[in-house]
Amino acid sequence: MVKKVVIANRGEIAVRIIRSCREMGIVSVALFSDADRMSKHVMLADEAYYIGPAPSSESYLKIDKIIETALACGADAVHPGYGFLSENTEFARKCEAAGITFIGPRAETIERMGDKISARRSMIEAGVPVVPGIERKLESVEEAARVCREIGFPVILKAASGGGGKGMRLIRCESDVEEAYTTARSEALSSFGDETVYIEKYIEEPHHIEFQILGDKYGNVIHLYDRECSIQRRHQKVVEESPSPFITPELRQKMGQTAVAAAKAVDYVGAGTIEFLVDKDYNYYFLEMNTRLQVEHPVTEEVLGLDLVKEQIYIASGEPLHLKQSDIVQRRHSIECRVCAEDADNNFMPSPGLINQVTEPNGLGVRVDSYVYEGYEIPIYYDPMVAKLIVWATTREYAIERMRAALDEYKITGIKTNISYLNAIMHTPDFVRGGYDTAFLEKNDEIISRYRKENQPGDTDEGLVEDMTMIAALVNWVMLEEGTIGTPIPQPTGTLNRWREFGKRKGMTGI
Ligand code: MV4
Repeated sequence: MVKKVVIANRGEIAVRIIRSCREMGIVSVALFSDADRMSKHVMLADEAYYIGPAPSSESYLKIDKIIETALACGADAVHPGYGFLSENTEFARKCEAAGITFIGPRAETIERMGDKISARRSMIEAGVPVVPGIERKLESVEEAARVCREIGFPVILKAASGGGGKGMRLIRCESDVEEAYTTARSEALSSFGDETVYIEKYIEEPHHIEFQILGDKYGNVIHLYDRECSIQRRHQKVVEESPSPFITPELRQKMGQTAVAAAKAVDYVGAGTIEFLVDKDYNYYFLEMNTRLQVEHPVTEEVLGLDLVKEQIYIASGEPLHLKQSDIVQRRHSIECRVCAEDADNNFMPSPGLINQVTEPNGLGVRVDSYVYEGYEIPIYYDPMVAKLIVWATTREYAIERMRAALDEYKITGIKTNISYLNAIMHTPDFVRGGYDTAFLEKNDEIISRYRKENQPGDTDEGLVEDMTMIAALVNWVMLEEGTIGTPIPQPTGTLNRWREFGKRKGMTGI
């Protein structure tokens, strides 16, 4: 069994991994850059080591420095989290070469799935449905035009090394081909150092639904059901939920079996995700496989009541899966909102800076995977996501109500956040109905803006409000201490609530 784990990451996911290590009696080791000396993962870990300057290229992406640190502190495993080095084959290989367990799939699997063309080939071989298209690289504009005519417009050009939307170009007619081909290739080259592109039939307004899978070192694979991830903005997920409100129970079973077949085809070891596009007519197609723990993994944990990081560590330690497919039952509904330090009124510009006050929601069915605290300064160097708010409830309707209440309770001052934007999503009729697709945010932009305008607290200065309530609390406390006022006097409702909003609060308008 693994005894000491280096977490090659930062932020909420580093905190998340440290917590599972602590439960399991595993020593956790944090790594930090100059910008992260005061970060929560550093305070929470059993040990912490400095690895370099703030830019990730000089710290969290420094393969040799990280391995050197892991060896020096006597760690036997590395958890890469998501992003950074989590899908880097060189890192996975160098860890294993140094005798350190990489908590993730084999390097060969990361490589095979990282190349979207070879991933498509593997899936076709395994009998997994893929989007109609080609399984080779395009060699010329002429070839691109020919393939487009064969498949039929619209088509989409994608970078073989891509993923997450970069290097993609939609082609609606013959005259779009040349520019799309040229720009997709140059974007692919500058983003991934590889200009290889290929073509797929374009699926209009698809649903993005993914299946979590687990595979052990002995060829056993199970799936942990689905996550609906269609609420995205510029290829960034904003809200995720499980189970998907779109697919039927029959389709869910079929897609789960397909996900297991996909993972078995590549002898998958560890936790992974099979992403599918699902069209209006309920046809589903393999899109990509993610060979890492994902940001949205908590909704699966809340629905099923298990700990995916623990499962990853057991698998990496050589334990066989202790769960059978029949043990996996979707008992609850879960929703996750990504809370980001960004200005929803200004094109979602990152809003880093000093956090003044934080009140996180809690209570039954409410989970906050966060890493910020009062007085913490969010660095400019990394992702603006500061927390994930996750709720579970017995039904989807109750989960939405719980999420709305939790978002109402969530207060962060000093920086701008997208909390009111998330709350507006929870009140948007298309969301409440369920069955939305990847065009949801575009289609509902106006409804979301209007909801936010009508439901913002009045135009009080947030900082002033909180200063005044803090002063009121202080004066009251001093007077109590001095005996100027007697033992607790009845307060007018809400007087000392530092978060009292002076604006008019409207009822829920979503349903
Ligand atoms: C597609 C597609 C339609 N047809 N492929 C976007 C990110 C990358 N992972 C793949 N993406 C898409 N691939 C075909 N053949 C539409 C998208 C897409 C999308 C996918 C999932 C979630 C949000 C999206 C937003 C726009 C486009």
